[in-house]
Amino acid sequence: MARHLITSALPYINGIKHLGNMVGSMLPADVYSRYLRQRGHDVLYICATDEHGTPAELAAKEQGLPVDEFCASAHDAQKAVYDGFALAFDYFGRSSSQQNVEITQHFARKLNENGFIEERAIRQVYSPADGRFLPDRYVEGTCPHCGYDKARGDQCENCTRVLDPTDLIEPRSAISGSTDLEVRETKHLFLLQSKLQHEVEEWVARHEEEWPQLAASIARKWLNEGLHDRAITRDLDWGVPVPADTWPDLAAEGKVFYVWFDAPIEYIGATKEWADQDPENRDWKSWWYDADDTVRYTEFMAKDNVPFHTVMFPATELGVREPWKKVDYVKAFNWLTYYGGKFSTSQKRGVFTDQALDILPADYWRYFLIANAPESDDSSFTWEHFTATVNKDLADTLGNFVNRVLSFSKKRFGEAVPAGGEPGEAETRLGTEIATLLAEYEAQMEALQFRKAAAALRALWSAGNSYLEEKAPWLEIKTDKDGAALTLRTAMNLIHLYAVVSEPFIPGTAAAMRQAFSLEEDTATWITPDEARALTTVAAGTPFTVPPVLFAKLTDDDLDAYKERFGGEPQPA
Ligand code: B3M
Ligand code: ZN
Repeated sequence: MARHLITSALPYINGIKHLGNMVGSMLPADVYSRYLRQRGHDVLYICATDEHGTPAELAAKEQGLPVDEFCASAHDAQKAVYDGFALAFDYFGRSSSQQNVEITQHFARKLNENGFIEERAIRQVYSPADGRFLPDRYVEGTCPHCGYDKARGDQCENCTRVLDPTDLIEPRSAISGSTDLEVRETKHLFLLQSKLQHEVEEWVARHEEEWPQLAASIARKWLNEGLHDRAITRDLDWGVPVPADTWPDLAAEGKVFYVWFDAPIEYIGATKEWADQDPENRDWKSWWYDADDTVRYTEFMAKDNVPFHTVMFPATELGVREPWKKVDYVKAFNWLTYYGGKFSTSQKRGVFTDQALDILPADYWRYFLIANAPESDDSSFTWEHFTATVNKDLADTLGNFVNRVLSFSKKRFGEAVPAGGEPGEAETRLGTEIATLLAEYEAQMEALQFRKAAAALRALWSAGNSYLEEKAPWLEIKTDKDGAALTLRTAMNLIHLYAVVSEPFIPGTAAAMRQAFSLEEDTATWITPDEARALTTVAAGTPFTVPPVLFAKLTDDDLDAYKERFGGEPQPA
């Protein structure tokens, strides 16, 4: 048994996330956590909403709410969707928590003591009409590179170039629209990442071989470009305040830390939020402090977040000069596209997580998304692919198998698992095949290769179908009642095995399958390949019920309706 700390990138607070966000962070983290828990490991899966920064303030303003109220309700709205997706976080926190404020300020003080923070005067856009400096997205204007006239102060959405607000041509305030802007000098804290370059390089070198290629190559690219000193404070009303004991002047001006400074620290903050709910029994520090020999830490994220997690946050942790746990394994994902194009909130393209749950239960989405996770490359969501996968894998291969076996057995043998004779050659062959496929499934899960794990799971389900076709108990029963009973008992053991090992992918359905059998203990405790080989975990005589249809087949009318509602035109290349 090992201790596994797992985090997924913190979803930004400003709106409900789309399926692409889900598949690249929280969902695979949940699948992996569930698997490790079933294997008996001590798992802590932590996530939170990322609540600071200009997008939060702007979204609150759009809704006419104070930013703290906006964040509180947006957090609850996101949490409700994640509950709907059956994400089994140990804790889902908020980066605006007091715990995060304290730990972030502690990190900043330590970095300062160790000579990695410097106060510097910079020139920044100031708006007299708004009475404030305008950081990042608070300034809009024309992009100096491509001429796009709605470029934001931090980035041009059109040509994706990273910008500084002072780069914009004809800048205007995103708050008031005022073009009466001036550039004033103001002080900010800079994190001297350049001084940490060497240490980060050494640290990455010790880990990158184990990381997936995607994560390692992005880390390398950033290191090769060189670590630059970065401003880690902003002029915003909402954020972690710069502590007055260390920087009285900046604190008096109301400066707060930049969102990317406090967001990763919230992984630790949220763990403390979790522990503070039950301090007698939960020890947050044992997961994070001096934990190199006892905890394995795995992070999940989409590729755009990799530089922050493989280079910048480790630089911060190293500079603090205290033994904070750093990531062991970075699982990074490419993009899920919608018909080859971008999911886009503004153009209403793609499927958002709340809409997805409106249409179908979580397990349909969980299975499809993980089976097609953008691991080695981008992958494309289409309704055609989705409906075909649901129908073939979930409705036909798994759902139909379960219902067919249980209904037929109930009709011919009543509501208990029939006894039948001793296993024969077909059962031995099946047992060997199942043990091999299960070992393959375990190996892919251990390697965090989710598409391949899904393929192995699907192969397990298929093996049951082949066995059933081969034995054809509906014919067998005419000549060999005992033989038919053996076939059905074996098939029911497969159902129970599927119920246990499918749990990480489709937890709702897996529970329904397990509960079909009145076992003394309903447990999802793992069944090893060797135990599975015998196919005898459910004994003859065990009462069972036939569950309602597990997965509905999706029709051509459904497909048309989805495409109509969400748009399904391929993107021009
Ligand atoms: N909130 C993800 C994003 O908005 C960002 C992740 C933070 S992880 C510490 O792109
Ligand atoms: Zn541009």
